[in-house]
Amino acid sequence: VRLYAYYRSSAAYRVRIALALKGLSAEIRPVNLAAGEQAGDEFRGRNPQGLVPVLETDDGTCLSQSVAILEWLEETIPEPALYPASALDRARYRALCQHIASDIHPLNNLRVLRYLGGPMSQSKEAIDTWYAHWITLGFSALEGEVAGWGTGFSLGDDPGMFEVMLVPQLYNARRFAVATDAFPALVELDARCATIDAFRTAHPHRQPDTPEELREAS
Ligand SMILES: N[C@@H](CCC(=O)N[C@@H](CS)C(=O)NCC(=O)O)C(=O)O
Repeated sequence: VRLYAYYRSSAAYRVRIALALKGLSAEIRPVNLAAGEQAGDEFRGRNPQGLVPVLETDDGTCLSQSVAILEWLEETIPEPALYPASALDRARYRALCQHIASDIHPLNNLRVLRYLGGPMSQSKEAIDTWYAHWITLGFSALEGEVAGWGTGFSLGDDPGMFEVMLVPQLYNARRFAVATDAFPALVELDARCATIDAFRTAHPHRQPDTPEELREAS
């Protein structure tokens, strides 16, 4: 499979982590979002929405929307499972994932920030306040739940889709200098994930298109 991605796109970062947890290696095809490559005809042929990630299967089928891609991975490669076993547990677990995928991330996407700074004439300071607000609100709702997991992961001994969503969102928060001191359980869970190979190899600073000044050794 091929993954159309940008090194610091958090939606693409999710898919890289899940691919690695499932033991699948993908050829990474960088799409430079800063240079606007997502808006070009070539990329829009793969995803008319003009957003990464796109996962292209070996028969050339293009899948978009990170959560749809993650669900497809889970259905086609069931082991290791990235959701809990029972339907009720899965529903509760998906709700936690949706905190991030539906209620935090879309408000802080590049095109939203650009719209605030462009047509809405907002200052950088106002945009940074917007960014921090939605992350802080979302993380506050998750902190208590995650604190209840102690020193484990969302699936007990193993990470699952929740960590697939959380780790990229925390990377984003740090990139925009959002204070995370009020969320020790989230920060510690992120640190535990950082010791796992799948999370290490998926990190934005270890990608083919990572700028030299950010690059970390694999
Ligand atoms: N809901 C989509 C969001 C995808 C998305 O927002 N991708 C961002 C990068 S994280 C993007 O391509 N942004 C390009 C732009 O805003 O122009 C998903 O989960 O795949």
